[in-house]
Amino acid sequence: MSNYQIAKEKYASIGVDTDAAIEKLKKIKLSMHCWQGDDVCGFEKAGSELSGGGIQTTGNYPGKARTADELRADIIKAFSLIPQKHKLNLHASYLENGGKFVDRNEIEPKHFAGWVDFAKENGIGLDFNPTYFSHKYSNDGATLSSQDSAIREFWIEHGIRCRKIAEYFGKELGQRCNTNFWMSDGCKESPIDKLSPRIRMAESLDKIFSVKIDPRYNKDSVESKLFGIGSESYVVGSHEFFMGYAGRHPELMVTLDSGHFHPTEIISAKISAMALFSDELMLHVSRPVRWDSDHVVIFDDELKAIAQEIVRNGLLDRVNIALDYFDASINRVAAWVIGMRSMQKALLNALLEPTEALKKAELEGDFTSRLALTEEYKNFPLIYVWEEFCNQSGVPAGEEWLAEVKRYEKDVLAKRA
Ligand code: RNT
Ligand code: ZN
Repeated sequence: MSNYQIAKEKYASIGVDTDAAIEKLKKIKLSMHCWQGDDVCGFEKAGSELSGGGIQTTGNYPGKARTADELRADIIKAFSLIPQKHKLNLHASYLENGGKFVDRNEIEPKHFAGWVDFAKENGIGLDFNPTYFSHKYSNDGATLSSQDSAIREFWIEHGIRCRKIAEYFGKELGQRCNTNFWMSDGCKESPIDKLSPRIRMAESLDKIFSVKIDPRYNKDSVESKLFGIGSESYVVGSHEFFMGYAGRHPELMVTLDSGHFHPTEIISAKISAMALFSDELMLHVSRPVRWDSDHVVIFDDELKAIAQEIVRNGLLDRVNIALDYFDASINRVAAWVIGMRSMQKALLNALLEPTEALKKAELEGDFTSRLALTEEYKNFPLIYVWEEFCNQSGVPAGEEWLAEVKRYEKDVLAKRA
């Protein structure tokens, strides 16, 4: 009997259909962030570096992508080791300007035509993000909330242009683009006036979102944050700010980033509450270690809990799952593969749970069974179902993928001196 047959029977004994779980998993598209491949530098200027915005990569592992073509090659390599087709999440700073600087308030769909071609060739969708950091007009910690109206106008224009580019992505690719707004605005020390910047931020966003964009092609999200480097004491776009803002703009999704809350606060605990008040949610699945450190996503308890909340509550069609981390201390292609496969594994783990039976025990007040059974199920042979899923998807089932990444490192990445 094959390993998969053994697993199939084991799961069948608790009423779980492994074939059905695999089929469901095949349909879940994740949004893979382009920025893991080059430490969030982008291609705006030659040799540009991540600066400002309160985010930080650490490490200097060799071989990061320096051009859009290099990044695309790395992405293709990563996708070849990740089961099924997904979406690629781009930032505005990944434009292709043909060597001539194009500022954020001047970007157009044509600067992303190369990415659209790439997406078509590879059968993937695209998501998008305006870039409100690493710019001379973001360095004093204010973009859409700036007291300088010229700076606000500059960034409002950026936001509107990004939404139009996103609409173009959606139209070209026949699948909706999700555009995520994260603004780094905030302060190192506690400001006296915390209200005015928030009023300005809301007004700026109102202007951006008042422009009509076809909802079949684009849906916007707003991402909150608790603190960042240099914005330790105050962030304009806090969780309360965006919960409130999205309450007034029901067409928007709120983005929950795993690293943007207090250290013991977990996003898995928020999903079911937020599902009540918005049609869709966006997740930035990341892994904070002690702070918002954006470590590579791994198959840990919180990842499993996130997937369980989505699957148990029937929210697969309403929760958009994007990854968001950037580790410059290990092979960057491997970082993508580890995170994406971990997320899929967590979803599979959730899909292999006999949820209805557990709910029934709970409803009957049998909390003994609930605890005993969930503990027993933790050691069920998930791995054999995972291997079957990988085999059916035509990608390496186990650690063999790493040899392929090492080969790529030797043949390609190591030559990028
Ligand atoms: C930063 C936010 C944001 C960024 C990306 C690059 O704290 O999480 O989502 O990581 O936009
Ligand atoms: Zn994020």
